[in-house]
Amino acid sequence: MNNFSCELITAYIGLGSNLEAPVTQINSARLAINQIDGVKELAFSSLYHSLPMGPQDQPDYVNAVMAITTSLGPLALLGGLQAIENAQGRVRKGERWGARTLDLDILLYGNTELDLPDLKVPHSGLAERSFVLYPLYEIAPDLFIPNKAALADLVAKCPLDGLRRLD
Ligand code: A4P
Ligand code: MG
Repeated sequence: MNNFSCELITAYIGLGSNLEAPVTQINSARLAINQIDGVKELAFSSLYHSLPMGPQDQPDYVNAVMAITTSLGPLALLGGLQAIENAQGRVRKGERWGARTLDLDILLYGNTELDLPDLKVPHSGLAERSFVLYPLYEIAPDLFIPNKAALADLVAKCPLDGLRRLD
């Protein structure tokens, strides 16, 4: 595995926002991700309304999941996503799980498992988060999460926690 791989990989990206018009933030991020060289959209879930995980004194979130194919290596993909977070006004205040205009997480990168200082894949919170599991299940119901379980089994065990689909 390297950053200049030309092989096409299917990856899944989690999108989240709870500041400054979250629906617009998510839709803009979708367009921007499609503009990254070496990235092509395969599928995009519905938008979901979710209650904040972490500090409760922050607005509710809008979440979605996007499937892509990419010729980029995982770290190059992460760099592209972080540039989009920054372009959409993401300010990192150091508060864990605090409010944000845009959060883009690499949920899965093919079947690859990575535990690097800057990138853990599959994403560490994936298996417990309703706002990740349900949108992911909507677009990829047959997925298996490397080293974990079938996505369908994880969904079956995960309460909705107030998650609902936006119309
Ligand atoms: N990083 C490691 N692995 C990954 C990965 N797979 N994808 C590193 C993306 N980044 C990854 O992230 C901190 C560092 O994680 C990055 O520098 C990257 O190198 P960050 O986005 O700067 O900080 P963060 O997002 O506040 O931290 P963290 O722990 O990643 O938070 P999460 O897990 O992203 O959760 N409630 C609802 N309802 N919906 C949400 O979407 N999101 C969060 C943030 C909190 N509560 C939420 C939601
Ligand atoms: Mg994040």
